[in-house]
Amino acid sequence: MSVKVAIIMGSKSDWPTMQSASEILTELGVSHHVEVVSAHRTPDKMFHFAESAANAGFEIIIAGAGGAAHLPGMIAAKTRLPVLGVPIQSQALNGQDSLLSIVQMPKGVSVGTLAIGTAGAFNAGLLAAQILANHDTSLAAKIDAFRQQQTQVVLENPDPR
Ligand code: RP5
Repeated sequence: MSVKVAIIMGSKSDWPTMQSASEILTELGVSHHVEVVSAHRTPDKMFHFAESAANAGFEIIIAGAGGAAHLPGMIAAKTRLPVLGVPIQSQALNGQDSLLSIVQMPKGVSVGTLAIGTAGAFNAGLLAAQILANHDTSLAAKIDAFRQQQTQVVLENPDPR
């Protein structure tokens, strides 16, 4: 079966954040590709990746970037595949720069922007799985079970002390 999800990121330094996307996909049994693709340091590679992504069999691209975070938007400009952008929590501006760079796409080129940092990366993986689950009943059941278990943990621990 082809790998349908690609997780790309602007730098190796983004991996501690982006591995949260990989972890939930692994937990749900969704195989995925992981690769560093930098908009600024490897622009030709970025364009090649985006242009060949659909033919490679990918259905969803998760793209994490920090600072002047152009990667998700530029990937989205070169492919019709859905792109989920994850703003990395940068040191200088705490990820506000990443968030604003990714979220403010001009009309006509869409990037689905998640929260800053590991929560956003995790949710990007979860959202990718949810999209695939529309046509995968086995994956849908796993996601339902994940959500049920999450609910149970909260219900069984109502005392916050
Ligand atoms: C961005 O620049 C990357 O996504 C990363 O978040 C940021 C800093 O990269 P490094 O200098 O740590 O490689 O392109």
